[in-house]
Amino acid sequence: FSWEKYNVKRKNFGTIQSSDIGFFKSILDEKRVLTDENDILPYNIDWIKNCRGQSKLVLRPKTTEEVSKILKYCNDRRLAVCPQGGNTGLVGGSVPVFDEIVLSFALMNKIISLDSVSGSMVCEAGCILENLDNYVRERGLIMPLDLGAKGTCHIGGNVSTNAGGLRLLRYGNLHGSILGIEAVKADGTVIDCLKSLKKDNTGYHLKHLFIGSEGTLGLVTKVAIHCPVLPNAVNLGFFGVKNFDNILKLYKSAKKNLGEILSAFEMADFDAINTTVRNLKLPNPIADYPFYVLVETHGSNEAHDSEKLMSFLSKEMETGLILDGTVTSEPAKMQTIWNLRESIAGASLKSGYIFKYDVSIPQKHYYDLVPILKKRMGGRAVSVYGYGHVGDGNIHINVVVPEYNSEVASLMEPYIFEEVSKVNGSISAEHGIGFRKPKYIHYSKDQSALHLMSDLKKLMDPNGILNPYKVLPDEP
Ligand code: FAD
Ligand code: 2HG
Ligand code: ZN
Repeated sequence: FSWEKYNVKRKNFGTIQSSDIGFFKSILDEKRVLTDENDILPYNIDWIKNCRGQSKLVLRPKTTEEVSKILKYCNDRRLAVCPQGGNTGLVGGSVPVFDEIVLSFALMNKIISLDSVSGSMVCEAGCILENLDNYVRERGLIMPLDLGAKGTCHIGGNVSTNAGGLRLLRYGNLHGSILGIEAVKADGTVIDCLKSLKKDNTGYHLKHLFIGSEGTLGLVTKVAIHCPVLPNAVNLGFFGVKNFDNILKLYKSAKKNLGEILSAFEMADFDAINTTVRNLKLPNPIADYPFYVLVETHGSNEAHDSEKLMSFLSKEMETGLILDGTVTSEPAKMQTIWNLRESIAGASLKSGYIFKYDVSIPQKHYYDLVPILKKRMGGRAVSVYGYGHVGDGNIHINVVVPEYNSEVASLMEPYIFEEVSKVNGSISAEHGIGFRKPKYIHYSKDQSALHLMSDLKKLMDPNGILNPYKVLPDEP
């Protein structure tokens, strides 16, 4: 179990009594209070099966009022709570560590309003990202974020992790797109910052406290989000590239030559694509190359955009930056390519245990760590590969081993974080700190900032009941 691996001690929280269950059944109907071990099991295990909690109770509220009553009660009784959205988080933040009560947002999934002129949508936290995207697409808009987990993750989980994803390059991060938030504090107080305005400088911008705080400062119950316009023209290129330096050159060229229509610039090395093709039996539309690049455009004129991308391809094939490639605007073909890219995250799940690293690195050093870690692992790893949002300077390094092994863990950590810190990178670019990384947070955050985080936590959640053992280090 994870808590053995990380040597964490249960904090002095209350333990659940039958009177507590009775109270929860009195405010939620019985079917929304889960106590059966089999029903609870999936809520205790994270997506990559790195972490497993011991919760005995899952609550499934339907309204903000119910969340508020649950938290007030838990706060009075000092019962710890682990908020859970789609449970696709990759840092162990979404599952309990010991016997925390899981508060699942799955039933808070109503869309409340959509203003098709401004593009602002208001919805409950448990809406699944892909459902929201389908809904707004029918009305000429898209969601400002997209990620491989879209069919499962919740918008509340996205906000709480400040999820990045595949088109951050174009549409920015959630601190820019989230217009308003309704959240519940640990003591049950409902904080209403649910404005739908583009501009609102009335005092402190409190919504930002909840964006990316991974459920440690409050529970997000509703969000107002800005949805960009559905592009008329979408084009996708998938290219083979000789070496990483050429990827950077290609990126500069893409920014210059595709300019305002560039919507994604992603990379993957041979082992990332090859593992995905082999393990998941997915087609690769081009031959084998040391590196792959995916370039997407979102624009308003199909003829103009496809001409632009095609001439980018032919020019860069002439210069040799692209060895071979394909460009398409056919939805089914684009889907095949995106599916290959989005499936990398889960491709090695059946090969063993995955150490996942999600780091920001200045682009000139972006890929340096992959060969270094490969060498460091020697024959211990099934594979070590790198891929990610190269346009945003965010690489994902996956180290796959047959099973968890503390010797391997100590070879990797803290080494990788020290290396990232040396080049002024971030030890977590987009997945968060969760349960896996609080003891490494200091590699990317100054003591002064960690003290302020700790002060904020004490102010917002004095009893520490919200997602304990996560994000904040034991002693800043
Ligand atoms: P969960 O995993 O359930 O929870 C995540 C964290 O938020 C936990 O700490 C949890 O306690 C807290 N939380 C959840 N809901 C609430 C709430 N309503 N209020 C307060 N706290 C809450 N991430 C990226 O950034 N970019 C990617 O490209 C990306 N791609 C992915 C691809 C795959 C295939 C997978 C499996 C994951 C990927 N992720 C990515 C990681 C993950 O999907 C995101 O972190 C996502 O935002 C988590 O949403 P969720 O609803 O599953 O949240
Ligand atoms: C992605 O970009 C996700 O595919 C997942 O952020 C990365 O699993 C990973 O390492
Ligand atoms: Zn990612």
